[in-house]
Amino acid sequence: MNDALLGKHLIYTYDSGWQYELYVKNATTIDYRIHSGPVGGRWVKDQPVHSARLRSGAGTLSWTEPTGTSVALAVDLAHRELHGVIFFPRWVWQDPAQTVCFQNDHLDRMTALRDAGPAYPIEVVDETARITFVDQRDPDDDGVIDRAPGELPDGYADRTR
Ligand code: FER
Repeated sequence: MNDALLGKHLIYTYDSGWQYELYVKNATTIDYRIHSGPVGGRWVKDQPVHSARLRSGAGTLSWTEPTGTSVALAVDLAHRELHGVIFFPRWVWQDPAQTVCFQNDHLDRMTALRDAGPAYPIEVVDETARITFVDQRDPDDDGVIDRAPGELPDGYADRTR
């Protein structure tokens, strides 16, 4: 894993206005929460990830979700810049609300929807984001992402750091 990313808790907003929150729980796991965008309200714990570090200091995080959505992030903490490519299966892009939940409680439904499809054509969404909040947390802290986006105090995602 990219040591620089380990334990990082980030909030970022894509140029499209979609706002996301990510916690790098350990070398192979992320928790995340989606504040706005087509899948706003969705949150996930213990998603396995691949990660790499580039010599520039930037890191990558890549994963495929139980829905079949795949995500590849390039994270440049030094410049507070992130680039994300999200590969949405057709069924998610057609009806994103079906994936808005605490996914861990609905894994069988997510994989059934994934298998029912349609998967194709994949919708590729490629966007740059500004990282507005960075905190360093201990690894394996289940208290960082522990509730739905809608259950957070007012202004939670607007804090800058
Ligand atoms: C991200 C872009 C997309 C991200 C998660 C997703 C936590 C997930 C999208 C989905 O579940 O549909 O930057 O970071």
